[in-house]
Amino acid sequence: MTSTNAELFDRACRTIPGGVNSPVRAFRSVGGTPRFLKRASGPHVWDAEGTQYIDYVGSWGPAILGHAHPDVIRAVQEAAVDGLSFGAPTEAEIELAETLAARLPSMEQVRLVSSGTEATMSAIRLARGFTGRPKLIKFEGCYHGHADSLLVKAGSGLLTLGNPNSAGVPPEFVAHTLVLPFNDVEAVRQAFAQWGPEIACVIVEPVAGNMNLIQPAPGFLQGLREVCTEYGALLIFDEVMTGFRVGPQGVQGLTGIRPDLTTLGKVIGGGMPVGAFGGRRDVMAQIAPLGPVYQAGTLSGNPVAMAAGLATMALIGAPGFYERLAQQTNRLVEGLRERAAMAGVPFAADGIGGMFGLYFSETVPTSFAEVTAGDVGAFKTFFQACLAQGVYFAPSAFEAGFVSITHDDAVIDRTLDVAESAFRTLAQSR
Ligand code: HOZ
Repeated sequence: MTSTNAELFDRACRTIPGGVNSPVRAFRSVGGTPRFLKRASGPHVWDAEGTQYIDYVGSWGPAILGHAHPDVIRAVQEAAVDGLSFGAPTEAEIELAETLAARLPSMEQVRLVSSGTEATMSAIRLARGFTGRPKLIKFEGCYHGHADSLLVKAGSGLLTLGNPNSAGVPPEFVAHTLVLPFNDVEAVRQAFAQWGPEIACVIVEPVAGNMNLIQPAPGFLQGLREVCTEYGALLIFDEVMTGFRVGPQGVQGLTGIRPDLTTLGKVIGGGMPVGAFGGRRDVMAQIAPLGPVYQAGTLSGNPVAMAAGLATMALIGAPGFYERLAQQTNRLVEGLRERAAMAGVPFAADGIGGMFGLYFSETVPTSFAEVTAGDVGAFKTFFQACLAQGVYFAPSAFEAGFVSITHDDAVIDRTLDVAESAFRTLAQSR
């Protein structure tokens, strides 16, 4: 007999804290029962009760080709037959490293890992080891995984819980982390003026995707590049979300700004657990076994994950892929703006490549302070109304949304019909 979502949630809560393995999935900030997903195909997911949804979470980014693309599934099946994990080098990992290096010119060398958290944690250790300096700058609302030194007013799941810090992180562990406002290059200059010789790196989501979607203001990323170069600090672009999502070369390709190190995840694994960090050859030469900065992982370069990543990278390299993806994102974003305006709901939306943001505010926010000033209650009402009609947006007002290449006109138009009714419900509830 089929279990309902509610039954599964009750059962999960007995053995899994909060019933989930990642906090935002618990629906705490939107209320209601989390959907337990059973299968997915293209732009759709199905829950345990057999209900179909148009999915705008896309596994939080990786599902750029839509779910379960046949070529990716085939690659995984073929690789699995030959063994699941060796803990030894393989040719496939060289191929993925070469593909990443060829597509991102800033990545002269690459180390593959198993998650975005691992990638950013390792990149920061490397930056500290290379420069011999202790401090790092991060930005309010940017999320770089859950390593201790980064859990300082971090976004994403933490924001969702309404708790800006994490218990269990001793203050000494974050004593070298400076948290500055996103899009405020002047604050960065001031920090460098005060602590310049101690700052190892600046890490930034060049388009923030973990406090909803927030784009960099003109000159912000360039300003970071200049100040890092001036003080000999490393600039790290955390492109775990944006890499191969906003365009064929991530934000660095769109802006022409070359970071010293880049972190990747999500799309490069095509749905399997993969991360990567890489950049300047002289910096990467400090990683063990070449240098003194330790980093390792049993599942790094895992053959099944490499197969999924390589198949995905091949497909997204097709001519016109990103133009089509951006076109579909725009159709959604513009359509949502129109429908909200028709219902008289204060609303803004933004999109870049295959990512978008929905904001229950008059204007598109440019910082953590602005995004958290939005109307979370309105988001909840909208979210629930959409979910009830088969459209699954991220269950938090502080997450970006993701469009895949399989979100065709019919899927987007169906979404807009649902959104129109959700905006009306919202307007009536006021
Ligand atoms: N907070 C993560 C995305 N920004 C959620 C990951 C997950 O729950 O899978």
